[in-house]
Amino acid sequence: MSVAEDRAAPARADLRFAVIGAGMSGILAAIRLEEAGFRNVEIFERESKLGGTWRDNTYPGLSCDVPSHVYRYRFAPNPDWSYRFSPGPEIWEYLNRVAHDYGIARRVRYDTEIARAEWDDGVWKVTPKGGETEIFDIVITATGVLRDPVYPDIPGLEDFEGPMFHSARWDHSHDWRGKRVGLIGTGSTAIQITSAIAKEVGKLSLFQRTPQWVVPVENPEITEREREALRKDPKRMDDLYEFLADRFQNTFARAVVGDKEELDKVARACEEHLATVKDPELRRKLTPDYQVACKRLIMSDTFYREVQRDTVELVTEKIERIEKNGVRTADGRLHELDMLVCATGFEAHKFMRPMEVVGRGGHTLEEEWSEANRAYRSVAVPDFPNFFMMVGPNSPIGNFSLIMISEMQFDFIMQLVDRIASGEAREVEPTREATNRFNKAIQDAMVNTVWVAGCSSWYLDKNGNPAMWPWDFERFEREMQAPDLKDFRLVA
Ligand code: NA7
Repeated sequence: MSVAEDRAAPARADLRFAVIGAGMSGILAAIRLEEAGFRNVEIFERESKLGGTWRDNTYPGLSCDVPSHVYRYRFAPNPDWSYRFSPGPEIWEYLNRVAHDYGIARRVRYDTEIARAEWDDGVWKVTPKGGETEIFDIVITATGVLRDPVYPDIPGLEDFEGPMFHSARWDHSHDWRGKRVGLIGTGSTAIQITSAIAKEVGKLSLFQRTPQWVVPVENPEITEREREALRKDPKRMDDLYEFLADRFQNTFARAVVGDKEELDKVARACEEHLATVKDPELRRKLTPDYQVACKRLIMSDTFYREVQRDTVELVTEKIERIEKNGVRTADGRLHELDMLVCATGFEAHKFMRPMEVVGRGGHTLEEEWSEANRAYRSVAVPDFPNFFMMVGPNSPIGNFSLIMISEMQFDFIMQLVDRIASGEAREVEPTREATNRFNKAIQDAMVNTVWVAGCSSWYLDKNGNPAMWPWDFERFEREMQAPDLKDFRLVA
């Protein structure tokens, strides 16, 4: 199998790479590096299985809110997707299969969490937790965005006597069917869980702090006949990929960064969808008071139907505390529960941390990012030579295909790696001036985006700035085409 055009082996094929993380983007980086002829690529993974988010999340109803035929590696089309938005386990199997097919899976160093990476004397010294330091020339972090679960800061969480877990740590040893289930949160995750379990629970108490806009998106099955047609004529898959990417880029991707007409269309679709909720009181409770798409837009044409079932209660009273038998709300009521699920999101701004990264002159990434996570075009940081990030700060992560984004970022990184591999430079890093300029432009452009319309969401960092790409997708494609070497410091 081949992912790249034929290329001559790099002059320095012996360069040593540490790829940190074996999720979607780490698998990609490892495959592409090996294809490019590099022989010394170590892949570190803190868990015992690969797959990142698609390994961690196994909750009922899990699917990706990006169509499957565009949520795949460009070099590995998959004719077998079962739905337009295929279930999570299928995505994990896809990643796993690709990693096996390309010989990556067996080479991953599992259960190896990198605690520290230090730039010292022209090399990276990389130290796993409780392990020996190893030397690398180049570090690529592929540590994901939504990785570490956040549990709600509600008094008494530990007092609950039934099963209690985060949505990303679903405990399948407890059957929820016929039980009284409490579900905290109404993000994409909780909406999918509600749609999947409402019919078969004894009772679902859905604790909503903030209502969400929900755009109705159908999720039809891809029939065996359609799959067979894709198998027979793989070009159709490429056409489908282009079609889906194009449609998204010209509609939603524009809506969130200032195209008012497109945003109005999305808003109308959401409002009409909300109007299908029959009970006026329930409809009122489900009505957001902020701009559509300010929070990550929820895609579902089943949630409103399911939340109207007799088995579901939408609880909007503030949660006061959690007790051994259930959740006590501010009106004094105890919502008795058999199990409690926290679909309360992730630490979206940690990137590779708590891993300690020490750059030139002992300067740490923690210091560099003490005010805000800033990078040059999401992939590199000044004073951290030969250090590259997949899906770093300000990557376009809102309802896009993150696989497509990772591939573009990797192509960009690879062009910088080539400078080192060809012997032209030993060290590559962005200049501080270029990085500041880029971040200033981001800040200036952010005022036109929907994410600053006055809602709280995981897109916002601790300063309230969206950690997002504030321009359209074409600009991202353009900026990822080729590095402008004037923005880099190359040391021969
Ligand atoms: P999100 O989108 O971060 O949603 C978390 C939800 O949990 C959201 O509704 C929060 O309400 C709610 N929450 C968080 N803390 C509390 C407390 N303390 N009390 C009550 N409710 C709380 O996470 P998801 O897992 O749903 O989705 C993450 C991404 O995964 C998603 O966007 C896709 O990219 C895939 P809030 O709105 O903050 O009031």
